[in-house]
Amino acid sequence: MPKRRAGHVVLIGEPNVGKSTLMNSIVAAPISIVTHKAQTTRFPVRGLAIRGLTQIIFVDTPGLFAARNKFDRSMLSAAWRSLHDANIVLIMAQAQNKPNEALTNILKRWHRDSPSAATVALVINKIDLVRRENLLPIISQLTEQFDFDKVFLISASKGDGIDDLAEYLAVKLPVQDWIYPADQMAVSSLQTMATEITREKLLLRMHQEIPYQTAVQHEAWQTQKDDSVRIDQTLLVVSQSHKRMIIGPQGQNIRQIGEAARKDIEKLTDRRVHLFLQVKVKPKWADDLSQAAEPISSNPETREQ
Ligand SMILES: Nc1nc2c(ncn2[C@@H]2O[C@H](COP(=O)(O)OP(=O)(O)OP(=O)(O)O)[C@@H](O)[C@H]2O)c(=O)[nH]1
Ligand SMILES: [Mg+2]
Repeated sequence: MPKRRAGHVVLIGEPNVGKSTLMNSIVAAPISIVTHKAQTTRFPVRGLAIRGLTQIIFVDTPGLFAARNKFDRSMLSAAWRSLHDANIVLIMAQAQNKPNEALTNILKRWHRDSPSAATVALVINKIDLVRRENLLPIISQLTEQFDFDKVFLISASKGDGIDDLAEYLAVKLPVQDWIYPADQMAVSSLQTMATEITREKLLLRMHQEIPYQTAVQHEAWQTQKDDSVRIDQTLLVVSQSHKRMIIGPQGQNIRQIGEAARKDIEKLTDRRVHLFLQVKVKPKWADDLSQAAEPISSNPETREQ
């Protein structure tokens, strides 16, 4: 009789190559936030998919980049540490017309540190953006540098090649019982997913360094008598000027961020949501967050919306 399988598939690669998009596409739910900007994902995010008799536990990680501060370093070491759990590692890159230097650097580091004994496959994403014949010499160059178990050419946003990849994962993962209940799709709490949605809207609305220097912290979640939910979140910023810009003229920016986030949180929770955002200056939030195992608590000073 066929047996159940389960295991961890860790997605790793440069920022912005489409790791979160791929996970969401196979899980068929927006588990990890996606934007057009690099360094969207800040901590490993798990998404669960069932394929036949296999439970695939995806671990989406922050993109690998040159760290500039302690918070970056804690993000990167979390990405690299996720590899310890891996049964399969998908090294992901995006299709490009020239040799992929960033990927070569990741492979060099891999040879030096051997971070995982898991099966490693190469996934080249965004093939919708280049001509396939331009890709083939680059792929043969990469396969000379590393002994990948398999190479996949996909378009995560268009769905091309996703089925083959999911099938490969389903038959490769080890025979064992499922680790999570069959109907579970995410491992993060609703609270964390809701703060991530707000951070996504912040990344989309605010430019340059501001969204990168802002954290969204969960404060409270209260079910109301009419079954709607009141959610309070704090945006931690590093300066008064960031606070002013996030709030915007007559509160316009924060209102739009809040509106857009509320709509997505309503879809996530399938309830009416009242979202209250406040902005608080906390210049060293990154130091606190990179040390804290649990989200830090806060003492709200001002309420902006
Ligand atoms: N054209 C095209 N764009 C894609 C594809 N997959 C993802 N994208 C886009 O690429 C951008 C980055 O996608 P993400 O999934 O956030 O990338 P990521 O690797 O998770 O990025 P980080 O979290 O910053 O490491 C988004 O604008 C996606 O819509 C694809 O197959 N084709
Ligand atoms: Mg991501």
